[in-house]
Amino acid sequence: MPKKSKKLVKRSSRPSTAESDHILSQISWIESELIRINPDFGGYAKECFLACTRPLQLAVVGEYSAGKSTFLNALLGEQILPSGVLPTTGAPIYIRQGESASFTMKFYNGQHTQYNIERLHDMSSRAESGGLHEDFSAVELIELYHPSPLLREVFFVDTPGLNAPNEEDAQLTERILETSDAIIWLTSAEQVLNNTEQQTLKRFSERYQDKALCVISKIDLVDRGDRQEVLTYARTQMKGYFKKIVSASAQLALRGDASALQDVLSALKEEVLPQARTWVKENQLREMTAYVKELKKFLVEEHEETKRYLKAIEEAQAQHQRNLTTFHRELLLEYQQLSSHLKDTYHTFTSTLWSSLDTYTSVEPYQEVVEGFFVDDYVISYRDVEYWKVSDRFLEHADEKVETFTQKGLDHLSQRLDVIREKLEENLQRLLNSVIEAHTEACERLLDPVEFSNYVHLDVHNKYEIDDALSMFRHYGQGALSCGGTYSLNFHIASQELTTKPNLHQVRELADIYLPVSVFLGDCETRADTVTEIVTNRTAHFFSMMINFTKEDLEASQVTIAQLKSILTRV
Ligand SMILES: Nc1nc2c(ncn2[C@@H]2O[C@H](COP(=O)(O)OP(=O)(O)OP(=O)(O)O)[C@@H](O)[C@H]2O)c(=O)[nH]1
Ligand SMILES: [Mg+2]
Repeated sequence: MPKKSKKLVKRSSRPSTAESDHILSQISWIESELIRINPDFGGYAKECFLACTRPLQLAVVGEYSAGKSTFLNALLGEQILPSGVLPTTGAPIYIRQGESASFTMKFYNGQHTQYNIERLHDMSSRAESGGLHEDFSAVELIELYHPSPLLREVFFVDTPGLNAPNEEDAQLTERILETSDAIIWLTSAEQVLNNTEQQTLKRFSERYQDKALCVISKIDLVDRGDRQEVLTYARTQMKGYFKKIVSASAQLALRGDASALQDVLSALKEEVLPQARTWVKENQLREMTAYVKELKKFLVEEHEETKRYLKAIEEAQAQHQRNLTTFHRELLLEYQQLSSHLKDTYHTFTSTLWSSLDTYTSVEPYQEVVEGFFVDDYVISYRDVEYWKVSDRFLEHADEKVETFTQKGLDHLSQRLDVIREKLEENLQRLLNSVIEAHTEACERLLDPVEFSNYVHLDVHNKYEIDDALSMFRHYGQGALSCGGTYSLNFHIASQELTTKPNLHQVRELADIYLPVSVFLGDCETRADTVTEIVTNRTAHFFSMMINFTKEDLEASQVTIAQLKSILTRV
């Protein structure tokens, strides 16, 4: 998801309260729309909304000793910030609203310590007199809390003087200027705007023009009669840099003269702060719009990538389909070869069986009625009976022969099936791997690795269905044909009362009853179909699962993109 941008925008005319409220309601509308589309999109929008309502950051900037700290004390109505040296080089003071006056030192190592306010003055005076022994170089910033109602709307940053002897201090002030919402620029009535100030002002004029208030401080040092002249001079010198230039005496204000700060308070309340507030809201709205745009762009790109991914899966599926056709053809060929091998075996076997038939002659008793004069007499007579019987020599070796012939065919089939199956499986792996490699992100989002390995590895690797054909054959071959089959056959042939030798056809007909090889031979070709069907079904299920899931995602993202588009047309 796109990140929050830092681009800020300049505004030219003064906004009305209604306009400012309208921006906020737009922001809040976008926030609710984004949450409605996807709760995950709401986090950033909420951040933007909160940024519009939090207190404004107002930096107090000026030369060393311009009177910044005294001025802030006057605004807070209390002598709270020490005027003069603080030993915390490079540490700005953030003044925020709190229940009572206190301050916290935050160190670079993340630690912070809270003190009561007297400690600040103590440190300052000891620093000035050289009696400070603690090392404060690790202080990152100071947070000062005060209950002044002014701090509901703004928080101040008391910055080190721009021309401070320490270069780091000046850099720090510039950094604060890069992040503040408005500034109060203090320049002493004794020396209005020197060179350093002008250079810094130029750098930040675009950002602050309408949200910068210039205060000519220590105006009490100028004779009443000359004060207007000082102001006029400052206004010509600093034309274009500030929204307003007013004068003030923090010292007099602290002594109870409310009028000494009156112009500052009115300018802040009526112009600088409303302007800064609208600027913040406009920037947040702009950032939010940019975020929605980026989000849309991101989703469109993702959508396009998903489409390409879908196409790749469909291509892989089509290729796999072609591979299955080859698989089936090869499988069929193998089964056909096995069939003909078995047919040969069967024919050899039955021919040998036929040629091994010997006549067998035995004597059979029977009763004969001899008609006498008074009574019929039964006389037992004997006759020769001729049978056809398989020679014992043949029977001795028959099982062994069948076993050998059958096993040879089966071993060959088994090896070939392994090769064919592995080829199909390797091809499928290769196809899917190339999809995964070309569309890593889409796969990570849309492919469940567990399902993937279940379908691709297990099912194609699983030999069960294919091997079933082999075990069936063994059953026929070893069970029916060898173990006892020939003996049954012998018995059957022997039990026929044939006087002439049966022909080969008759023997094969008889053999078919006891050695049902033809049943298996007929089954052989449908075996290839069945095995192919099983493999096809498994992989088809996997492919259709991948495709449906991807299509659903495409539909959903299309809806989201349209929703984001409609937000953008309304802002
Ligand atoms: N006469 C007069 N003196 C003032 C006024 N404001 C500040 N001062 C004096 O100017 C000196 C500097 O005041 P600070 O408030 O410490 O000035 P600063 O800008 O915070 O100084 P740094 O933080 O050291 O840059 C002190 O001696 C104050 O008493 C004012 O309104 N009138
Ligand atoms: Mg100061």
